[in-house]
Amino acid sequence: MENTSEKHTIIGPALPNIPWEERSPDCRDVVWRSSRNPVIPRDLIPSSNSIFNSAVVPFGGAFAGVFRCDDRRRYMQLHSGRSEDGIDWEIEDDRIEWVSDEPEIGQWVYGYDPRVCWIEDRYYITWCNGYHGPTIGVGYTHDFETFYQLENAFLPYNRNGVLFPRKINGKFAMLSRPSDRGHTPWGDMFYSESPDICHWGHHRFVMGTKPGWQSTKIGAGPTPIETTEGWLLIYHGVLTSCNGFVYSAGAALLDVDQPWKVMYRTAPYILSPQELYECVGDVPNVVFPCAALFDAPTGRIAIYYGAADTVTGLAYAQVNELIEFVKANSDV
Ligand code: BMA
Repeated sequence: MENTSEKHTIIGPALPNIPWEERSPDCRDVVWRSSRNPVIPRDLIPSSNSIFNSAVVPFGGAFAGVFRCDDRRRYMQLHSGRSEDGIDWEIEDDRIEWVSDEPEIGQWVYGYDPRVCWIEDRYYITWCNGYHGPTIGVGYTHDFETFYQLENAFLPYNRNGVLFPRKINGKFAMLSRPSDRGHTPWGDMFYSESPDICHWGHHRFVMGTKPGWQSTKIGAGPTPIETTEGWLLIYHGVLTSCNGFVYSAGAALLDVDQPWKVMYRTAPYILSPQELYECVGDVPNVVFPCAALFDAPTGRIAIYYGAADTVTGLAYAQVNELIEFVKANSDV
């Protein structure tokens, strides 16, 4: 199939150096894996037990990101990293030390599953932040060297806080998934907005579970991508098998001005744990997307996902094909 789009479906900038590999002729999937997977091994830095569920963005003609590095004490830490090509990464040995005006909030407990999102003039980071249980931590950086921590967005317990890449109706907008203290056996996705990224309200239900791969709980994945067809959201869904949770990924199209309105949503998954590095690791059978790069002129999308809570994988999609797939296989 053709890998360039004639019309620009993605509303956003060009990224000519996006990591990219064509789909191999014997692959019929709408999302296909990098031949170099896993692109980030578990032990890239001396202290790490595993590097997975991590977020990357274009930065200064190259790439930067915030990485979930569980250390060899098995403490969940966030580290910053840089890459020239989005594939070979240099990750800082030491975890991010957040600058905070509020000692109560800035006291580090744990952090995991970061997302990074450019809005207006800076890179915002959201993550699952330990504060009397998991909640949504918020911070920002201009340079991936100094990181500032803001107020947590919500009360505990919440996970999978994902910002939209621009204000919607004049407000910051975020998806999240209210949770519990443990390995939450339920979970729907909600939308909230804020005038100042500190005070959040106008909470709206977005979507809940569906039979099959997304029957236990769901959560937003990468920063949504704005397209002429609505917000393209890649998300994860969980099935409870006799052997435990299985994490797969699907996609949805949300209304551009009222993103809590789901227009289309995939009944089948678009990526599920099938390769060995996705099926075997510290937590088997997990694919967990946290970031997606895109190049608007070609419609290329590069999805970064955690695999088996151990390593980081990269997968590709072409926006028009993916949108066509979402529409043709939708069950809202
Ligand atoms: C979720 C989060 C993710 C993890 C997943 C599978 O609750 O903790 O970080 O990838 O479980 O273990």
